[in-house]
Amino acid sequence: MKIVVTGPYESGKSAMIHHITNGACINIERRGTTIAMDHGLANIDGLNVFLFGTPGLLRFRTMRKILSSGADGIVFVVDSVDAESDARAKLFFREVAFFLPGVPCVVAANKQDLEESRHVDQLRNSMRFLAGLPVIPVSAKTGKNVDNMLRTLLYLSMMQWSSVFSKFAQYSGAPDGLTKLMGDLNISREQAVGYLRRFELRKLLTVQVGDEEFSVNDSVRPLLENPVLVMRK
Ligand SMILES: Nc1nc2c(ncn2[C@@H]2O[C@H](COP(=O)(O)OP(=O)(O)O)[C@@H](O)[C@H]2O)c(=O)[nH]1
Ligand SMILES: [Mg+2]
Repeated sequence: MKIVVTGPYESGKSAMIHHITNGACINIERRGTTIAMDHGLANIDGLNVFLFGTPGLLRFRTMRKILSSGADGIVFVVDSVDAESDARAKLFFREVAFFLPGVPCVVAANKQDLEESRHVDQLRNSMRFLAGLPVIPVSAKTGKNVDNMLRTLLYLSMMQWSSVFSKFAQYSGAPDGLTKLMGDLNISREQAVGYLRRFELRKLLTVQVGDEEFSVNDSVRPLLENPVLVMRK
């Protein structure tokens, strides 16, 4: 899955990706500030999670637009300590809603390891745009709750694709898998091939030459059949 980690400057996006990937990530930065992106890969129960951290300065909007393209989920990181960043968070949130309408999003209320961090209720009061979104208190520094937060997002993202994913699992290895997919989901060949390509890129499955047949990777099959499994850890 492709997950974008976004939010205002200094909220802890780079630290979050660093923690999730155990340090196996790259950060394109200048004097400690991300200017292009963070990138890293994590494996959650066999699911490949491609993480893209965005630059937090407002002027790098074009880069954020490029990185956002095709995202399956959004981690929106806010600073639980610095109330001055709330206004910037609001601007960023508007941008996210514009670039990625309808894409599942969880809010990571970061820096909860610090004594002066605000509670989720206080954050919701100060940032009204958070209404309706899951807000999860985390610390990218200690790692507390980060895994739960990510699993919640993966669950929401997979649920959006659940009808497609269950068909992937059902027709994996079938000689006429593509045709079955088109029939059951009532979609065109072009659209079905589009889905296969999208999730081949995310390493959920492999498409055979000619596109007629596909096979899902054994390690993710249980999750495709039953996304809620990702929450049971
Ligand atoms: N105490 C604490 N500091 C954090 C946490 N996450 C990030 N930081 C610090 O906040 C600053 C900004 O973090 P960074 O990941 O560069 O933020 P970014 O600009 O959003 O990528 C750095 O000094 C980090 O060490 C956290 O969970 N707790
Ligand atoms: Mg950064």
